[in-house]
Amino acid sequence: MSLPISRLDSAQADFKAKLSALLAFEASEDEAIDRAAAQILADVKSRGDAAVLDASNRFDRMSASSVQALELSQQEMQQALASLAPERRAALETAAARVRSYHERQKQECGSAGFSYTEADGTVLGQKVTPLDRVGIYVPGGKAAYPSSVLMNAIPAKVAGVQEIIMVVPTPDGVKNPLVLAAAVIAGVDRVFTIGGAQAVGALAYGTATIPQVDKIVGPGNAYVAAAKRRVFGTVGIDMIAGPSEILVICDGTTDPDWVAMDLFSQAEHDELAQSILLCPDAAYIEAVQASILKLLDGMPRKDVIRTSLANRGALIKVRDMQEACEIANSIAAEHLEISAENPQQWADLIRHAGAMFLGRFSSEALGDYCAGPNHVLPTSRTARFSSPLGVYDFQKRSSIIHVSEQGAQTLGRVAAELAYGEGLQAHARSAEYRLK
Ligand code: HSO
Ligand code: ZN
Repeated sequence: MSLPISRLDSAQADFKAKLSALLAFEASEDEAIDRAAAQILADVKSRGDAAVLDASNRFDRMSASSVQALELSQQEMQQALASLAPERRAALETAAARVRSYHERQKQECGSAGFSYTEADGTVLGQKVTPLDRVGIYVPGGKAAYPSSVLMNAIPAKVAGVQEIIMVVPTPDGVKNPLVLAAAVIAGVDRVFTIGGAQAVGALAYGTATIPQVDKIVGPGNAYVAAAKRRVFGTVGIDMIAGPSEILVICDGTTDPDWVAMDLFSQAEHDELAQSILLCPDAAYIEAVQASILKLLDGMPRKDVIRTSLANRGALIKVRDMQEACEIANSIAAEHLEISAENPQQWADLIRHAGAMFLGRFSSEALGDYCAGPNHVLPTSRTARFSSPLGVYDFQKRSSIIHVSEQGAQTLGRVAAELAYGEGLQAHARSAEYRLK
């Protein structure tokens, strides 16, 4: 059998070029898809419910007579929850409780109280933090229908204090996923519409007679959904446009190689474009991980996806030492970084860019995907250099507070007027000068 994954060595002269070829990922912005999404959006904007209904009946083979009929009743939602096997339900509830408690901490730490301070002349300046009023959560219906993602998107919104959460989820041929619906109940979603695609994004962005307009749309979707989200940005807020999953493991060679192989598989099984990379200073250990990959691959139900993903975008990389591993990890800025090592904290201290860091050999990335507590919606495709995990702060916004005292207006008025004359803006200058004594 051919090598299922490429092998690199940081000592090779062309290592840098090889690494950047490996990391290169162009989010495909297909023109035909973009045009189709634009057309659907325009139709929803002008015809509202009628357009949503037509598109749902056509693309998802629904047979609804109205958009109202595409909304799930509270009773149906409760039934989905009641239909779960008790262990499933308990696991979902435990995961939700842990995600909630982590995000509550985030709310306290990252500020829900704002701030204010008083200057010597009595002028008060501050910042007020408020939640968004209404948020839409897109949940994919096809192969990537993840109940865990419902929790990860809805819970931080709820913790932030968002008043109303509207979920949209396509149900092709009318087939519903009870686990997704149960997760929505547990997370506190208010209304659920069984619609998807660009028509769902349009309905949330513009509002229709039946579907309320939201202030922000979050959640992953297919290429049409991504194109539609890009287009409605500005009318509403959007979260990031997520790329394929990534895992980067730094290992000092002391973890069971089967564990590391399975951790690499865990993201590779998401899709053919997912990326799984190992950085390790120990050549013999890399051989052992490769042997584990060969041994374990055939037993995996999703072996075809894993094999393609490892062959396309995976790598086992021999590095000089753990220090160098951390430098390379910073340049990769992976979505998930596992530091599977004896004393992980010393290496974590060297990491600046990663969506989420998993420290020590017991912190498998899969635990973070489901129930550790932190969010699993993370920056991909090297965007961890400048962006953060989805969090409570994505559902809050800030307003500045300016309360100038009479005395403060004397000083500020002169400064402002001077600058306003410099900009040729008379009304600005006079408005400031009116307040001068
Ligand atoms: N690893 C994915 C999230 C997920 N995993 C959902 C399993 N279910 C985000 O990169
Ligand atoms: Zn995952």
